[in-house]
Amino acid sequence: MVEAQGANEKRKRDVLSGTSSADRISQRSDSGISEGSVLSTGQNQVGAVRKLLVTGGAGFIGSNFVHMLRHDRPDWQITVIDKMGYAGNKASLDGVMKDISFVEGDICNEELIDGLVADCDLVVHFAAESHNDNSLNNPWPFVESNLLGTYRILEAVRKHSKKLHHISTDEVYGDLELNDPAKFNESTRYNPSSPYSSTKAGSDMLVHAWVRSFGIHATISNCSNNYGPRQHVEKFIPRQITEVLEGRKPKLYGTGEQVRDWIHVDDHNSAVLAIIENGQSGNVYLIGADGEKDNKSVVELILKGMGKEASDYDHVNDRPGHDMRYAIDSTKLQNELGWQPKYTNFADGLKATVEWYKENESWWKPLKAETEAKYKKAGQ
Ligand code: NAD
Ligand code: TDX
Repeated sequence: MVEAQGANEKRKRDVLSGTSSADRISQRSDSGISEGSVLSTGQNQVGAVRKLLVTGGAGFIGSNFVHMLRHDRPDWQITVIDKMGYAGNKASLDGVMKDISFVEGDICNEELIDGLVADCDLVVHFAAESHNDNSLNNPWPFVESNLLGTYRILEAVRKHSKKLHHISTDEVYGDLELNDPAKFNESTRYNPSSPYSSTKAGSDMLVHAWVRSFGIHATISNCSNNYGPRQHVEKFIPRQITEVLEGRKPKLYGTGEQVRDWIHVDDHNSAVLAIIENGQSGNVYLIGADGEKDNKSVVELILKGMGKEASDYDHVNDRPGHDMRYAIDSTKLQNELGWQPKYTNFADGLKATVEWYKENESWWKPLKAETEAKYKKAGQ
């Protein structure tokens, strides 16, 4: 189903009927992958780009990206495509919907994607199935959206000679030992663990192949765990905050010793903006803000910040194949693009996030009961 909303109505009608102008000259490049971090040599991603297609823009990170762009780049034209599955939420685009074009549709729909890509300069590709626990229950939607969906985007980008920024995750690198000083960097070997991370790894590989084989302009970023406003209550931090708000205890998987490298969603998105404006086509950038914390400490911090006893949580069934630790070395991003995170104090960022969930009960309440019912079945 396609829904037209907001600005740029004519543009959208043209796109959907396939009558918009499209550059059909494919770009070729002889360059290939010479190092782990470099897909090919090329020029900056954006140049004169001002028309963005944001896939998955009604999800957590994509919607925050759209809010950031409306504020920081108000002259850019934005079209969002989102299939509005369980993770898509139009309320996440409240306040910006009138300034963008919104298309409800699936990135696996070849015809729809062809028209939308033809009418933009750059695709910022957030759309994916994103939750590890769901991928363990039913991997198929992950194969479909993350692999087939990315294939459709790549083919349209190739056909119309458009640019692509592909959003990926640090989970493609597998996990690290708890007390290992090592961190992931752009040369780390791929070693994904779950159906989620393996389909994300596969989507990255497709992008690499399309750059080398067809010379498309693309960048990839692999970011660590995000937190902040508008994150679905299935994810760790919002789940625990909303459990406390509903008068229940947080739920820690297994021992809670696992470590995640937390970054505020606005810092992830400012890095994405830096990459699409100043990154070199063909490059991979790792995004992280040195935010390593074990899960138990995060739960304790949430509890204390919400006026509860730090020990007032439950241990529940562990996640099968649970990755132990992620950690990002973002030196390349910082040195080459001058990017710096703004949320350097995790406790402050977490406090602001707790406040957002307190103030936006109407956003998360409709999602909560169904999410908890799923967890209950799994003993989590
Ligand atoms: P999310 O689940 O909140 O949002 C994903 C959005 O994509 C949803 O709105 C969903 O409806 C949409 N979508 C899924 N399949 C689609 C399809 N076939 N067609 C159209 N829309 C579709 O996830 P998120 O946390 O915002 O993650 C966004 C991206 O960032 C993903 O690619 C994810 O792998 C990546 N990432 C996430 C994190 C994190 O901590 N959340 C960290 C690193 C990378
Ligand atoms: O209730 C919970 N209790 C718990 O202890 C939940 C939901 C999770 N956990 C643990 C599992 C993980 O060790 O907390 C940690 C974080 O869990 P998630 O929020 O599910 O994130 P993770 O599996 O680390 O993946 C996230 O970061 C990388 C995103 O969901 C991915 O999309 C992203 O690629």
